[in-house]
Amino acid sequence: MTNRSELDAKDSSPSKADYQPPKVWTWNKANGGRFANINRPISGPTHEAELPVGVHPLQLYSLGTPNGVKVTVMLEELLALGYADAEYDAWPIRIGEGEQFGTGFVEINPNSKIPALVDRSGQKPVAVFESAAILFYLAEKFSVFLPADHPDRSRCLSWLFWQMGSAPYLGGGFGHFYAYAPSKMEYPIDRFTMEVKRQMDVLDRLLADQAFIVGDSYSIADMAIWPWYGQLALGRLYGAAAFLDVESYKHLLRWARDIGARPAVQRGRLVNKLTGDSDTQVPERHSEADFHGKRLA
Ligand SMILES: N[C@@H](CCC(=O)N[C@@H](CS)C(=O)NCC(=O)O)C(=O)O
Repeated sequence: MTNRSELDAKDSSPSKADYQPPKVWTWNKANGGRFANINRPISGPTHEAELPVGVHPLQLYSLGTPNGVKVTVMLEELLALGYADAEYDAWPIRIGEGEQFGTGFVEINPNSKIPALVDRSGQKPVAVFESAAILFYLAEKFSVFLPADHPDRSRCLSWLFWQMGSAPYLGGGFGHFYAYAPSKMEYPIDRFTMEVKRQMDVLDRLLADQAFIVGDSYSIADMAIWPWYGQLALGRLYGAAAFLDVESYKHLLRWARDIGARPAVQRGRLVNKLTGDSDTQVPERHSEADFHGKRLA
């Protein structure tokens, strides 16, 4: 039988490695792969650029990616429930063109990632970044989509933070190596596929006996998880539906379809979307009229 130290020695054998890390890493700008042109090992602004400000109290600076869609779904759900103070202007931040590194954006999010929200309804503007923090902020502001009492409140927050901790394995891990890396490498694809399938199984078991992530009430946990795991199950991310055998996660798929059928979710998906057919894009959103003539799905 092989013991642990023999295995370790075998796994780290230099003859098996393609890449020997140098003593000190240096930035190789041309490392290839999608997004190579926007990734940098330093933070902070690269250029002066003020952010536009519209007429509504809530100003969203975002893009129609899964992290951005969480917030536009929440805002559209609030408006659908009749919360008029949730009216918002949504401005696209073209991350492929480096707009997240403009001075105005860095001021509201020093981490230079969408989405970021500014609430101008009070005496001083309140800037919020990180999608879960924005969902939580809005849920508290309007007292909705977050159960008021424990244990449901703590369950909701647990799943909200589960999403924030888990999705980087899906997007930055699986999605990156399966769809975007300059070459297909078995080791990372295998590692992250294993983890993503485990995560889908976690959700599938949870949703076997309940309609939503937190029992029978729709909450910010559904809104955070659906744009990643719901859309993955629906075959909308990375062209990976067959590879991941998404059809086998039946309860996850049922939930994904139910949430995807909500009109507010269908509207939220279009906001700040800059790709696809033009009737599926609402690059800027200032009022309900921006959805007229658009194809909801
Ligand atoms: N944990 C963050 C992640 C945000 C994030 O990764 N945003 C991406 C787009 S989905 C981004 O802005 N990337 C630009 C960059 O990395 O420079 C959140 O949930 O808000």
